[in-house]
Amino acid sequence: MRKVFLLLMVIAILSSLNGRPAVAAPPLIPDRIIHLKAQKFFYTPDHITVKQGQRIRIVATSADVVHGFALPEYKINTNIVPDQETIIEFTADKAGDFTFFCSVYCGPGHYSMKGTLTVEEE
Ligand SMILES: [Cu+2]
Repeated sequence: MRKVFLLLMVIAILSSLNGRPAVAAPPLIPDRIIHLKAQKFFYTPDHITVKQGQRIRIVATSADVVHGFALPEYKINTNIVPDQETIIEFTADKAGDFTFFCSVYCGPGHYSMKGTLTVEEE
């Protein structure tokens, strides 16, 4: 009986370790979750205000075609694909006004597709 118990414990431990990296990056628990919609040729909202130091999660969707979300000061540049959520996570450690813009050509209004991220100093 005891051997069976020990065997089950070993199986449980091994299966819990299976496939996991030895050191997992801690998940970012956001202070703010912002839903951002991209469509030809604007973002909703087009002005996002957060506080310096906050961990930000932007859940981005596209209402029409593939758009981009570029925020160079935070080294972010990703695609926003229709019918799926794109998760963009960063810590707002730099204060100021930063322009984000579409980085995937999406039509004639592409170059005016932009918004502002304001990071307020603590
Ligand atoms: Cu575009």
